[in-house]
Amino acid sequence: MRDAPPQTIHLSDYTQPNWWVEAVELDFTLDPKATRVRSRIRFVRNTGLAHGDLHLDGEDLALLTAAIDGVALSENEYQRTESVLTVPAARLPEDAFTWEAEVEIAPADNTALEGLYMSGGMYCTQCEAEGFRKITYYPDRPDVMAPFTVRIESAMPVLLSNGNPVARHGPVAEWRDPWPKPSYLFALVAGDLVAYSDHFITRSGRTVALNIWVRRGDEDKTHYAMGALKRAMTWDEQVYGREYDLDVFNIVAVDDFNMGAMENKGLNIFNSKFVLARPETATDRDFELIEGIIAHEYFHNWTGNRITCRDWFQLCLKEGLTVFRDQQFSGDMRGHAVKRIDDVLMLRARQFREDSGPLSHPVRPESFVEINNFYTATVYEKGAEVIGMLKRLVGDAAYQRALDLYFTRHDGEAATIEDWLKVFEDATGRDLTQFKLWYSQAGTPRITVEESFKDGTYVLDISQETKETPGQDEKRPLVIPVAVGLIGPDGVEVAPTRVLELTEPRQSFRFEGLAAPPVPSILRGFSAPVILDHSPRFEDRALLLAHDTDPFNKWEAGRSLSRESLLSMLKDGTPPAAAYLDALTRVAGDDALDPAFRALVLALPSEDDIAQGCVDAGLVPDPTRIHHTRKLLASQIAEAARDTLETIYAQMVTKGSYSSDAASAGKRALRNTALRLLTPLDGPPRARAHYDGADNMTDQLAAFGCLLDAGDTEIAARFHEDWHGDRLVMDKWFMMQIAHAAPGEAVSRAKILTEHPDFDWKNPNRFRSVVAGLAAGNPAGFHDPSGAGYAFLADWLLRLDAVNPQTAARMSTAFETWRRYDTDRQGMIEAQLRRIDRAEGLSRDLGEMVGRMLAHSRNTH
Ligand code: B3K
Ligand code: ZN
Repeated sequence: MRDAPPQTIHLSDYTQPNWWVEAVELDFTLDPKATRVRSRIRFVRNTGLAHGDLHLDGEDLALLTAAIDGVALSENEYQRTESVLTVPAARLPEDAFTWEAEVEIAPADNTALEGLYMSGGMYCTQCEAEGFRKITYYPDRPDVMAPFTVRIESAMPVLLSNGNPVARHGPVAEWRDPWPKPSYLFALVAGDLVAYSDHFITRSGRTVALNIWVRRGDEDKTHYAMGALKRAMTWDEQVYGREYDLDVFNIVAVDDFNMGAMENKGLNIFNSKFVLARPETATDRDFELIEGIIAHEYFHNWTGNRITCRDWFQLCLKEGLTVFRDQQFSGDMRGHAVKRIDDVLMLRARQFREDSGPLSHPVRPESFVEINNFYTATVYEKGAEVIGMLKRLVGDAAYQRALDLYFTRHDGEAATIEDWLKVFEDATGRDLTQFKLWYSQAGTPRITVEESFKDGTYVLDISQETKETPGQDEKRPLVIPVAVGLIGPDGVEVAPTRVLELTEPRQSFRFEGLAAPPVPSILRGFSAPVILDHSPRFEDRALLLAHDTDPFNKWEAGRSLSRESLLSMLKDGTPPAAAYLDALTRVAGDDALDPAFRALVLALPSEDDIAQGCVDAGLVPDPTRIHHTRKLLASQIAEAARDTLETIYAQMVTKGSYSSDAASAGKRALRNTALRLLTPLDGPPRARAHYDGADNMTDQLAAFGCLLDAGDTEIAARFHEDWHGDRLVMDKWFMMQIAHAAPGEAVSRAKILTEHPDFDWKNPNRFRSVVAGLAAGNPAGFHDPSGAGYAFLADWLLRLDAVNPQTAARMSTAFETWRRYDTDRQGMIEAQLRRIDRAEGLSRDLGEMVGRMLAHSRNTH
């Protein structure tokens, strides 16, 4: 039973608070079971409103004392519910007052990992979105910004909070953050930690101390993260003109963390998986993610912290923009072509998937029950795409002018999407009324293209349509930038990229003076987050794969050929065309191309992508057949490209000179792709040698996967033997065994692993390894016709929900595509969702997710 009926919060209900905060002083005496928090908060009246009540958020707090202007409040002078304390206006001075309170909390009992909690013996915090209210009574809303002074008393040797260190006397440390900030950016860390330290000199010549704090023994895994931080600091100065604004920047790695990392002012807290790395333990993908996430959190210092969100509906204001910035940064560091393909792969895998099901919502949602459920691919990744489109429409120079205006106009403020778009309107004179629909209209638009050619004039007729999504039946036409170039029949580009602005349901665009009908390269660079419905002839796609000057569309041409081959195989067993296999082989063997790009061309769509492809083609996806068909196509590619793959395997050797840079990583990616394709043909000896000879985790893990696929029964024990002392590598061990189990054995493998002594299910990384290893890593196993995968997931979600609702709710999205499948599977999933929905004590988090997934289901009509 839920404690109180969950309330829906609406954007349209936003009102300013009656009281602003001028200054905050917090005083912590840390104790695992009984931490005391004393607060002293200076409130001033919001003069725009009538003199009103004071509302303070507070959850799970034992209130010991409360006073206003030094006079203790008796219990009948305020009202208290489970989540809010209200002091009536009549009890409050006219213009300003000081609130003082003392509360007691128990960080050791906080398994939800929100508020102040303990991880591996250290104290740490996670306050975004609404965790600060579990620390003390406060107006826990992002539009209330104030400078904080924090005093911490503890026997722990390292005591950290936001801002600059002010004093340290024995067990007491004091920190002061001069920059006004909302409570969600508050952080505190106390532990027996060691730092890897360095410094950065800003462009105006200030020296900033940099520290990465880790548990003893992890010091040797911090160097890469430090380099990434310094690169990010330099880049933000050079590209956005943004300089760091405190004397110290601290990063702390924590093992138990619900998400990737958190941008607390001056004290970023990270899931240790996105900090700790050395070549033997981290893959190239890990290095890339670490660099991107370190940069992302650092960039929040300006886009999120100095300028924050007025309310949580504006989340994309900071997240979409910061993702866009980290994507630009990673592209600059590692190459834009491959980065764009990776980003689009991720967008389609997560955001398009979300947008095509019951959890679809706009980039700026209009209501929520639990805000933590809206840290989604739509808010983050589609939010970043919307900014990319804006930049493309106004041009680079205007984008820069608009951003400069944004920083000067809104520094120190809590802003909205309206404020964001206004700076673009003011900087460019452009009316963005229609463009703004991207923020309010959910769903992935589909654009269809028709071509005609007459007397040297080529005409593209482009239409757009967005299907209805939950709660939004009517869709309006959007502003869609469609980047198009034209390739002549001989493979030479005859028209360079031009951005067509689609604003109507249907529009024609003309290209004059062409000698022959061209092959269009549409949506270059994936210029808009849309589905392009256009099936050019096979030869035209092969031509684009061979000759397109736009690397994204060159890759896309190959991908669409792969997708189509898979669909034909699934439909009626048509074998892949020899010309397709040839075209793929040619690109794979083209030494003029970046190895990372060649690896991406060889990679087949994931099983989940194929399932969505089936739905788009009007087929009901059968996960088991998809799994086997994909494997079959891989083996046919391997047969056809055998010589090329052998050459790649022999040539792309990076051993002996390990570097995590993009060029070396690209070579490893290509070589490991060759290994994956060749192993099923030749058996395990090559993979065994690869495993034995690996001097880095990228190669070792690639070989580990091949050997698991090949049914090697000893390799898992060997890997365990080598790595059981390393938490992050052990997460991979759990995940890989499930992802690479034969579909019929995946659920039993997952069950066996949940009984392993190293399965610490309360650790979100470990939990995710197993659950995502099955639901995302082994779709055919998860969708086992018996329904065992569904029952397994539901059992674990219910168990985790009781201790950590946030992670349970997030993992429940494994069910979001349930209406894609056959009626038997739908029935079994629906039964599991209903079982969860009925469960006693279900959290608001998981309750909302399950409710949304069940809404509009057949039985509720
Ligand atoms: N802002 C945090 C995410 C907080 C998630 C709260 N459930 C990390 C980030 O996006 O940078
Ligand atoms: Zn972020």
